[in-house]
Amino acid sequence: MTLYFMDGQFTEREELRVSIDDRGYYFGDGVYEVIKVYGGELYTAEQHIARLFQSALKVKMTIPYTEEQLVEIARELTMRNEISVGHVYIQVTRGAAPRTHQFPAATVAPVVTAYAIQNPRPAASIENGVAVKSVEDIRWLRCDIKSLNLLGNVLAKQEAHEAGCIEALLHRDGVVTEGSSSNLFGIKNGTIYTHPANNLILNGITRQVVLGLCQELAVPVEEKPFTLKESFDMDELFLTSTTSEIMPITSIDGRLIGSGTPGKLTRHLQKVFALQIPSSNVGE
Ligand code: DCS
Repeated sequence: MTLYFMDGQFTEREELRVSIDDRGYYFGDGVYEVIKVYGGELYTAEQHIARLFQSALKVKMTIPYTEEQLVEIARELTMRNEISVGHVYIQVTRGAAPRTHQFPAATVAPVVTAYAIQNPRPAASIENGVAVKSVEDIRWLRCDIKSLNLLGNVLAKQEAHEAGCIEALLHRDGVVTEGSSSNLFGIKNGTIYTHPANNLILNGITRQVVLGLCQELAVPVEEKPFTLKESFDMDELFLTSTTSEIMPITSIDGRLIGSGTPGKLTRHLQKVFALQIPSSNVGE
């Protein structure tokens, strides 16, 4: 029995009905968030919900709840489904209306759906590191919006997957932007580099947590783009996301990064990150 949230109610998954005319289905016309659950508690939920409202604002959509109400819905889904380690998924579409590109009448209500799912931490990849494949970033120019339109990300991830890699390292005009569902960091001579939070990347919540940790630890950071060519020469590379946490990258296109094992500073950041997870009960 899995309880989902839709239109103000908690309902069994099997009983839910979504309209064929939902604009999420026709156009990917909606926004979403993924919030991590550790030890039965939501992690950085307020930041994720705040970003959901920012994404909605950027696509001129109104969410018929307050931020506090959505956090409470995420919490209730976690509790009622007895999730210990996993995540909550929330999406809001512009509602159901006959298919025309322009927005429907203001009377058409946005559709809010959410679920919570048990999902172990990718412990082996976090420990041993992962291989990535470089893929051209062909996405649109508003990657700062966490939109349901993920075809560019899906194609990149599939290309990486078919090459036996866990993630795509996206590059635009020779510059590394981010992963298909993660942010990217490089380390050279003790300085951490990552793409600035502009329209070309999603400003990840985990990215922001890591930047905060670096500040506390007095690790020098430059939010400055680096090239694909430079990425091969980094001492260390890692990716961050809600579900991947801080994940070392040990090779790009089969070429080893550094010694081909997770680097020292990456390891240190992982340790400090783990300490601030709720109840430090990270679970597996
Ligand atoms: N960049 C992109 C394109 C993403 O999709 C994500 C998260 C990130 C960066 C990292 O952001 P967070 O640190 O806030 O998670 N992708 C979510 C997803 O679709 N599944 O898991 C996380």
